[in-house]
Order: sequence, then structure tokens, then C-alpha cells
Amino acid sequence: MSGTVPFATSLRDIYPDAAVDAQTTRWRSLLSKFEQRYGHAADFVARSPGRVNIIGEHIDYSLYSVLPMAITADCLIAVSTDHDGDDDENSATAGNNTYKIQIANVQDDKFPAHEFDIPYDAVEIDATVHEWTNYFKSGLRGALELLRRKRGADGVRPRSMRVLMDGTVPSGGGLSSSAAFTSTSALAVMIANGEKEVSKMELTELAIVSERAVGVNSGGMDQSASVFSERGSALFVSFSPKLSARPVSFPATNPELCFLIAQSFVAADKQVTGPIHYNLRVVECTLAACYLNAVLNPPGTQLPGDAGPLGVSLHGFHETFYACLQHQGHPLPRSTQEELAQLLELAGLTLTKEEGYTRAEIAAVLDVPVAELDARYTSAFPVRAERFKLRQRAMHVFAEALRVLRFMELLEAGPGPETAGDAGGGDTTAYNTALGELLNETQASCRDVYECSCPEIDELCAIARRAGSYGSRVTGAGWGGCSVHLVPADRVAAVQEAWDREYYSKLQLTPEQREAAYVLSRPGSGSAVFTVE
Ligand code: NG1
Ligand code: MG
Repeated sequence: MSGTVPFATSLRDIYPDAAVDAQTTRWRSLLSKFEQRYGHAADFVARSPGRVNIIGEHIDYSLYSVLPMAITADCLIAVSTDHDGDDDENSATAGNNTYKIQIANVQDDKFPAHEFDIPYDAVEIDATVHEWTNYFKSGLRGALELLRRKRGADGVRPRSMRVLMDGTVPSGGGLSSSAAFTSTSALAVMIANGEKEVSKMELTELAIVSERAVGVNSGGMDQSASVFSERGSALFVSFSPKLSARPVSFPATNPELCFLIAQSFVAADKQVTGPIHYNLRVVECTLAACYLNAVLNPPGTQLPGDAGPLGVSLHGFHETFYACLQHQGHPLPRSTQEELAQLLELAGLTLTKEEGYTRAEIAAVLDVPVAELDARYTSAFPVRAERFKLRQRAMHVFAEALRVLRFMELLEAGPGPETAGDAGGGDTTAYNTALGELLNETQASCRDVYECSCPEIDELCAIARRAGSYGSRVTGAGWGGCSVHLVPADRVAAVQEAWDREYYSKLQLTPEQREAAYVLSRPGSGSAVFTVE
């Protein structure tokens, strides 16, 4: 699936009917604040949503397929550009070969306004300073690089922009505010610099790479979901042999299935905790791929370079392993699911050290000096660890990749006779239970094996299940943030009441936080541009 980012003419093109009134108020307010701040109207608004990941956690950077969906919460960037290049602003700076970015946020108490004079040839980003405008700059840099590749370096003289942002995706909440912000920024910069059509594929690829400039060794799920999603469908995203995304709809079930998203209010900031959490997991998975390759593949086998953040991945190992077996004439499993089940077992037998592996132990198996190991895998994005838990990380990844395929199989088969149960009357409880069970297994693996949950998320999941959720788990990077729950329509209120009673009432929340604590989410649409008349 590819195509270009749509131009919307009505908010009905973007939002579900029930959200249009509230969104109209919000958009009007954004546009009038833009005029107040800059003294003229915005030219256009770029928009990309957050996402919730349904299943496939922490496997995108190992290049295994995932199943997210876009949510209604999003990032809006209202923009004006100096069109003729000779207004005061631009001529003042043109001599210096710089252009000006004025950037502000509707929440200016939390996200203060800035002005940057940026040289034509390079966008500096200091990833060591945690600053909200870094995300805009990363989108800016990525978009300009793409335009230069397309038009030639001389064809791009970046325009000055005035920008006002309004984001409703909670940050550090596992719903991917960062990818929404980066994708929207890149889209805004492309449109401001004269692109008439923006390819969804190009936008996604550049947003993935751009986000790494902010210091997170990101996979590609969030940017794909943000850009490609279509209203009413989840999105099956694959990363190998190249990025692809396909809408998947949920079958009609009785009772109807809903996704509830619940915040833990434990803030998890990847930029701050990356060295011990997210970026460390990326390193552990990559080292697990190298280790398994060294032990299980014929001597001298090289892993193929791929789109994984560190250039090789567990998926690359997977492919190489079966290619070698085939070459040697061994019988092969009949399906990818069987391969994953076999790899899970092999990883368990090969990576035996529960306590993890030191750098020296890994370097010895890979037959490289420790310094080289560090230079290659642990310096682009610094990590802090004495031991790397290769066993647990590889086992989570293979098992989770397998669960995604099983989940997809259930979705595509629909509630047939075997899964529909004997209750009759179109009752699909058994089918719903089977879907939910996979989500529950993901949660157990995230908690015990991948160690990316936290007690608060575990508690939200336990409360929800007791009140009628079929499946409950952490969503997104974890260590706090959000949880997602597959709940039959007739139990939604009961689950929400249980959270209020047993979880939220015990926290000191502001009325706004209380309001935003959980949301019933329907699959929303992806990136769009809205031209202001
Ligand atoms: P969050 O933290 O929810 O934005 C992160 C990664 C994803 C994926 C998930 C875990 C970024 C931008 N996003 O999501 O690519 O790896 O964790 O499944 O780093
Ligand atoms: Mg993020």
C-alpha cells in the first residue's frame, strides 16, 4: 500500500463523526491563536495521529511485523510560510544564508516558544538537551534531506516558517506522541517548501530515521501507523524485505469488541531512560542476533545488513538461519509460525545464561575485541549495563512475533465454527477469548521476560480482566505509559468503574488527568494536510 498524504477539506474527512464538534472548536482555537501570535492567518495545518499498538511489542526494531492502529489524539501544526522570499523576515537573514523558524505551542507554559536562525546547509540538533522543539528540528532535517535528494542540493533553499503546534497525544504515555510530532513536522516542512504531493512511504521512512536524531533508536511502527492508518482499520506493518503497511479490519463479533486505552500516569521518557531501557533493549536484541548467528550458523556466516537500527536484526538472523539449512539440504518447517516456534526453542537451548552475558563473553563468541563490540553496538546510542540479557530478549521477540501471526490468523479467519463456541445465537465469546488470550500472553512476556512493564500497568491489567476484559497489556515502549484492553461493549462501563474505584481514586489527579485517564478508541485515520482558506 502506498499513495500520497491526503489533502482534507473537512474535519469529517479526518475524525470520526462523534469527535467532529469538539475538534472543530479545537481547530478554530488553534487558527485564531496563530493569528494572534503572528498577525496573519496560517496557510495550512499538517496533522498526524498517535497510535496504540494492539499486538507486536518491542519487535519492530528486530524487523518483525506488528499490528498498531491510529487513535483520534493527534499532533496539529499550523504553518505560514513567506512565499515570495522577499518579506522583511527573509531579506534580513538571506544575506547570512539562514532561514528563520518561529515555533510555539498552544501550551506555552509547558512548551515555551523559540526562534531559530538555521543555516541553509545543516540543522543542528543537540540530543543531549531534552527540548520539545528537537522533534520539529528532526522532522525539518529529515524533510530537507529528502528534498535535496529529490531536487538536488541547489534546488532547496529552505523557507522561513511560523509554526504553532497543538498536540493531544500525552507525552511519555506509550501512544507515540513523538512519532506523531516528527511525522507532522516533516510533512509541514515538505508542504511549506513547495511539495504538492507527499508520498506516505517517503514520509514514513524519513520520520523513522529522523526520530533517531532525537536520541531514541526507534523501530518503525509508530511512524508507519501515524502516516498510513485508515479510519476503521488497524494496520499490519512489516519491515522486511522493505517497509509495507496493510489495513486490517476487525470482524463483527457478538458482543462487539472495543479497545480501551488506560493511562498509568507513570511517565516513561525514553530520552531520559533510554540507556537502561529502550536503547538497551535494541542493543540486547541486536547482540542476541549476532550471538545466535555465531553459534548456530556455519562458521563465517555474516548477518545481512538491514533496516534495523543497528544494521543487523533478529529477523536477519532468522532468514539467514533457514537459508543455511536449506543450502545444506535439511528439511525446513512448513510455515513462518513453525519457524518462529523452532527459533524460540533454539534460543532457549543456545542462550542458557539467565543472568545475562558480559561484553567479554559476547565478544569472545563473536570473535572480536571488546572495544570493537562497543564501537559497533553500544556507542551510537549509549547504554548502561554490565550484563546483556540475550536469552530473555530473543525469546520474547520470537514468541511475540509468533503471537502477532496467530492474532492475524484469527482476525482473518473471523469467528468460524471452531472459535465461535457452542452458545449459539451468534455468540462469539470463545473467539473473543482467543484473541484476548494472545494479548494476555504478551503482557506476561513484557512483564517477566522483556521486563518493560511496571507494577502500575500490571495492576491496571489485573483490574480490567477481573471486570470483564478479554485481554489487557502494556502498549508502546512501556516502563509506564499506557495499557490497552480488549473489552466487550457490554463490559466497558464496568471496567472503567473498576479502574476509577481501584486505581485512579488512589492517585492525586487533576480533573483534566482524571478526564484523560482512559479512552475508548476506534481506529482513526493517518496523516493529512488541511489547507486553510
Ligand atoms: P513508544 O514509546 O510508544 O513511542 C516505542 C517505539 C516503537 C516500538 C515500541 C515498542 C519509538 C518512536 N517508538 O514506542 O518503535 O519499538 O516502543 O513496541 O521509539
Ligand atoms: Mg515515542
